[in-house]
Amino acid sequence: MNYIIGIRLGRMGRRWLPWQPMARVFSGIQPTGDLHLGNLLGAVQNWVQALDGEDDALYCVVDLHALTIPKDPAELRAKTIEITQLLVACGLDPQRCTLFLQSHVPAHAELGWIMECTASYGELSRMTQFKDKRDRAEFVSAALFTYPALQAADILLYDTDRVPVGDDQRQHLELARDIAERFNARYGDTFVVPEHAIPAVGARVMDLQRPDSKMSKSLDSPQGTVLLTDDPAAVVKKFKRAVTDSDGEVRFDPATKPGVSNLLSILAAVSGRTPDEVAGDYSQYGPLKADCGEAVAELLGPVQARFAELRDDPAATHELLMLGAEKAAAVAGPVLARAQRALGLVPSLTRRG
Ligand code: AQP
Repeated sequence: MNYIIGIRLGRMGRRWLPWQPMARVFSGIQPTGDLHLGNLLGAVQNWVQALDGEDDALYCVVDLHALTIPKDPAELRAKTIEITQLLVACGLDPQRCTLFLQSHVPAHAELGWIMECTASYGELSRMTQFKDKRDRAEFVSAALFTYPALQAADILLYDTDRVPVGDDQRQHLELARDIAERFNARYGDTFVVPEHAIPAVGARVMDLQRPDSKMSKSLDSPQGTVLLTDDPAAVVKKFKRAVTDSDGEVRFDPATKPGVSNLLSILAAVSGRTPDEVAGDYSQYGPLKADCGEAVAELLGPVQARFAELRDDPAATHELLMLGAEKAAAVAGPVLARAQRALGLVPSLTRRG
């Protein structure tokens, strides 16, 4: 929700407005590995689309979240810059949105603690991503358990109306909403309760070799993961080798035909159709795989060209991140101060807001 003629309207108040006020959009991505097709179709493509409307969009590389699993510092630094450049290359024009690093805005960590005090142990224990990651991690940090509270802080800090994410974030988004509602009920109306925006197609892109697992930066599956930096030949080859099934019928049925359905969803998301419409065009797996590979390679071509330019000028990336952090902090500071006041924390003379 944004500010019109200096008055902040609650969600109920909005219903009576004769115009549709500008919405605040926020989302984030971890610098944990190489950006892949799932990130693009499930999230980043929708982030870019939000720039075409009147919305006020903030996008964050959530580097503090990446620390939940120990990382090589040099690699984290390089990946953070690379992901920022890839986001810009995908179309996140820093002139039309606020693009920044989570660690550059200390209010995230400050509100994160408050969110940990508001979320319950039971809620955090039920997070399926925690259970998955705990089972895969060599070292299970306390932060791996509590990071959904930090994620709630990331979102609530910007009076966010809408959070465009992939389907895997549905549970975390519900938690952020529950925490916001609990805080508001305990301490008075403080946070905007956000809605998720999960795309109808492409919300859960599956690994091409293991179509029962989502494509992921942290899953060690080089042939099943299509990277945004893969060259066209590699993309086509990965699709050609995608795991399907032996019954030979092209039909959209994720439960019994996960591999074929994944290909149909990908081609549908890239071509703006539905998976069932795409299925109608094919009677064999081979042509479907070939067309998928070519469509994705074509989609990635301009992204890779722009990325190559941005990579040559790292100073420009640092500059845009500095400006992004300044813009983000200007929004986050007053929201953090509002939450601190509501809690009864005594304002310091130097405190923001
Ligand atoms: N396979 C996917 N299909 C659709 N959307 C996806 N997203 C991630 N994977 C898919 C969406 O991308 C945004 C950034 O999420 P992330 O940084 O958590 O990406 P990741 O690839 O999931 O990274 P990790 O490090 O491998 O994380 P985990 O281990 O949590 O899966 C989000 O909007 C996400 O929904």
